[in-house]
Amino acid sequence: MSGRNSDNSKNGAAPGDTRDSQENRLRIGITCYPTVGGSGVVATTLGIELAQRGHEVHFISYERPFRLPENSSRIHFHQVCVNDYGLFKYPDYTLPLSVAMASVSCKHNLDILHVHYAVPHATAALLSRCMLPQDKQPRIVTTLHGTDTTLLGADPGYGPAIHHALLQSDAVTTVSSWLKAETKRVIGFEGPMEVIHNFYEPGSPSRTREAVRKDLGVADGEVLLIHSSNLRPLKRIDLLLESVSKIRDRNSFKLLILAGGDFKQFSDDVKRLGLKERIIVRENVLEIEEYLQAADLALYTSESESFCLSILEAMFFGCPSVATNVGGIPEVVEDGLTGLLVPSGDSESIARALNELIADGDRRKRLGENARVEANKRFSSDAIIHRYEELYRRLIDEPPKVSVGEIAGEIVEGCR
Ligand code: GMT
Repeated sequence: MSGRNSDNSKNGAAPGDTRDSQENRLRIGITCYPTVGGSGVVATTLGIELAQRGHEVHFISYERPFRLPENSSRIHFHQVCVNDYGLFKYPDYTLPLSVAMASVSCKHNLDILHVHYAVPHATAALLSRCMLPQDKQPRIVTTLHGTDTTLLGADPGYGPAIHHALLQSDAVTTVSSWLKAETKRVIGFEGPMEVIHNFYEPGSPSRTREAVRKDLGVADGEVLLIHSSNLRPLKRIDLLLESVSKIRDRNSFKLLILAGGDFKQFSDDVKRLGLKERIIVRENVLEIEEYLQAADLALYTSESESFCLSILEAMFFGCPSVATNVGGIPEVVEDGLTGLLVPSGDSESIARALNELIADGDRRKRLGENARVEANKRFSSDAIIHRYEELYRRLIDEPPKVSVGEIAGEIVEGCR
């Protein structure tokens, strides 16, 4: 292994490890939101893929990420305990997270601390570094995912703290070129940022496409549209429902919504638009592959999106999409090749695109096949993970961007 922390006695060799694999192994801490959401999914899959490539991965978060396997010898989970003190009106997570990061870094000799979503993870990472002696400080990589720039970056209560955290990180990555440009524009951050697109590694569905469609009540000849999201306002579910209500032939489709939030808030819209018989909702689904393989066309009407991982997940199952031409979506969907891009906020155009692809099954399948090929070529784990590995190794070989020196170091228990 390259870099400062070359004490192999602590690296918990897994069965089958050779001296070579131990020497190449990096020790990587990952912090992300553990709940359903694109940034957590990307961070979790990254950790799993890194472990499969022989690295030792330590997740640090308030809960075990929902897709993290229990039984991998190279993946470890460290829970951050948050106490609710009566004095605090708002419970604090940043400080206990920073202490946990420092303690895991120290105990496991982390080379890299990779935080996903800047708030509060990047700030906690900087703080943890300040608590450690120089030779125990991991390099900090911050990956921006979307609203940490577009929403929080524009908030005067957060923007300067995010800017500071980016300046002090050893490396900053963004999940699209669009997000990189937005980070410059919104936060004013002028430092280097590497664009590393999101990726996906599809699991195998445990039921057949036919079985899932039957279970959902999709009739032969009906086109199954799919939408999967947390239903937050920027996903524009109101626009999605309105567009679907304008599909010419009401009996030609069903719309499956995989809801990472409460869909009841849209019940009135569904009734008003006469869509009750057309919509199937499944909440908090973990086995999304089952449904992705059963779908014919994905639909995304967001008003802002740095990447839209859900589109990519569908692409891997040969499912093309109709999506709004916003943010990083055009980096994922090539208009006319892997889907159709439509102007933001325009239900007429969205319905027109849906009508076209519902009516023309051959074209839909062609776009779907292209989507599958492009997804595998550009956004598979093999296409992306090595970019992170190269970045980590480069950082370890370079001097740290910021060094706090020996001002602390005795603070974290057992660190000396
Ligand atoms: O930024 C958010 O709102 C949350 C974040 C998440 O955790 O789901 O979503 C962002 O990160 C995803 C993974 O990189 C991207 O696919 C989403 O496009 C992005 N969301 C937005 O930009 C709104």
